[in-house]
Amino acid sequence: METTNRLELLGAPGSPYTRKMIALLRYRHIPHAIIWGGHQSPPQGYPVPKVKLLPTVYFKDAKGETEAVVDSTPIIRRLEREQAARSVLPPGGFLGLLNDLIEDFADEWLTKAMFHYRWYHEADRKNAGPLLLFWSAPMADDETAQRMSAFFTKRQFERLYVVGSNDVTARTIEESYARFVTVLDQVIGSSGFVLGKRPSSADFAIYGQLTQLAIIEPTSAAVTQLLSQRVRAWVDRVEDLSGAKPADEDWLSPQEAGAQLRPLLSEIGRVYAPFLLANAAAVSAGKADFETEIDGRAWTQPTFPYQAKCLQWLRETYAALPAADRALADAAFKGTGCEAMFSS
Ligand SMILES: N[C@@H](CCC(=O)N[C@@H](CS)C(=O)NCC(=O)O)C(=O)O
Repeated sequence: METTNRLELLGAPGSPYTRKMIALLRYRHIPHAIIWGGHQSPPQGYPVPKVKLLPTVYFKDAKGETEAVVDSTPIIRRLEREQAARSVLPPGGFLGLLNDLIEDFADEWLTKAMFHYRWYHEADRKNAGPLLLFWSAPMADDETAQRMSAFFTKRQFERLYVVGSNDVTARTIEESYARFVTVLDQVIGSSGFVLGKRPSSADFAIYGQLTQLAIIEPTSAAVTQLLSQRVRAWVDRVEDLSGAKPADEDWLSPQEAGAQLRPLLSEIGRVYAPFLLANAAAVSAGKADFETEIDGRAWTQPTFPYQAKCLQWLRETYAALPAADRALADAAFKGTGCEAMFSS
């Protein structure tokens, strides 16, 4: 186990949230060490997290004990409390809510496109199976490699329904991804990052999913290249922003953000808001799965309790806003579809 004050992280190159965290740690100059691997063969002598997710970050507590922590969003906020410099959280309630909402959209909706494009189309499945194996076992012999990548491919293909990917929703997911790339192209073109000339946690969440969608999965990588080489190039830059010199004035003003991010908020309001609301209603009704309509097409999937919490956390952040910030939020969300998430 690491003896210096380096933060240790267990993760995989094919895990979008792992990539999100690594790029963020580089940007924030937080000393870290990456253990490539997974929970099927966890590192010896390390505590096992309650929920076996990647990345798992190993924090040292005051007594020097090691704690295994998962879930990038709260981990990022913990790191902000431990180190103020090079913050990835924008100032002020309204910009803070926008950042939380867009980070959540990337972590919970864009990741549907990532999982769909990895396992739905045969060409992508054939590409991902061996990669998943060699990302965690680079020295596997060919026979093991074939057997294990076939096992992974079958398991993940059979789990597509968990994110709602099927023959009906495929078009909804793929058209949303294409619109998102076009909107992100405009955002990057006008300010470099989502909330200004410096990155926020929303950028690292988007980047994490794009490290797979824009590069690894052949079908979505071709779509990304066709629609925006600017977005493709941006992924390579965000890989390591340790040399960036962020300044306080680099954040957009609330007015600029509200105007500039309207197309992105409209995409979130078009697909993610109806999904979150239907999922939350099904969770509170104790249903095992639900059917709703997204973008004019049927959407069916098992209920996802964690995403009901995501909606609740966003609503709590909105409710806690000072009146002036809430007025800015209401004005920015009006007509985008996002207002439905915050109306009681
Ligand atoms: N909300 C979590 C999501 C983490 C997550 O779902 N990680 C995936 C890998 S990308 C995982 O560990 N999945 C468990 C599995 O596939 O069994 C975060 O932001 O860190």
